[in-house]
Amino acid sequence: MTIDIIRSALIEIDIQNDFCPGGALAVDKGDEVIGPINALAAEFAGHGGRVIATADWHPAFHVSFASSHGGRKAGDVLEPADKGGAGQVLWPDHCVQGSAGADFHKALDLKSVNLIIRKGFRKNLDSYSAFFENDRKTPTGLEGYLKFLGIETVVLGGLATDYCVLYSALDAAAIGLRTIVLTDAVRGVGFPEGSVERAIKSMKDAGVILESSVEVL
Ligand code: VGL
Ligand code: ZN
Repeated sequence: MTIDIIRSALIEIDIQNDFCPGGALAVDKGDEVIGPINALAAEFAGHGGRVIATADWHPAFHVSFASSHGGRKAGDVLEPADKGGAGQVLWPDHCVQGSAGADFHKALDLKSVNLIIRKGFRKNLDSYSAFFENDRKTPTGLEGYLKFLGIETVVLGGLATDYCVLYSALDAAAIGLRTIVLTDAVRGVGFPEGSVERAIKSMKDAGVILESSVEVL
């Protein structure tokens, strides 16, 4: 056990059908995160820890969808002159509010989840992080929730290593939380090439602890 569970929260990032095999933005072996996440969630719930699940939750015609920018294809990146701002990677339509693809994977155990944070719900602003949207200043409210409860350590798993897990982990570390990312409970998109390796390096550089779920318990 490396954590004081009473002052810790497990954050389950975007374990939704669209990021799992068969989904619109499927992450290779994305569903493999569910086993270790469920096991850890039960431990947290049974010992006074908090469990939070996030959901990517986009309106139709969201700025991050290639289909919203006629002629663009998934993988293109928006320029400063484009509506939606610089650096926005374009994706296939995914996690549309109320769609089956936006539902949590059916194997994810929601019994122990205390709070669900939906993000990316503004048409012209994406949100990879569970803490701040992609303008890097609009809060989701999660920081306030955790700090009000006196939580000092967050343990992150889910999808995808190189996008929503990465941004959430960097933000968590930046706001002063001890941040652990579960090596056996994350999977990456892997686009552009090398993105998972770069993500792991930047998390380590930011002081994020990478540890397997069995080491945490
Ligand atoms: C994500 C790309 C687009 C993620 C969300 O959950 O990592 N990636 N939207
Ligand atoms: Zn998204």
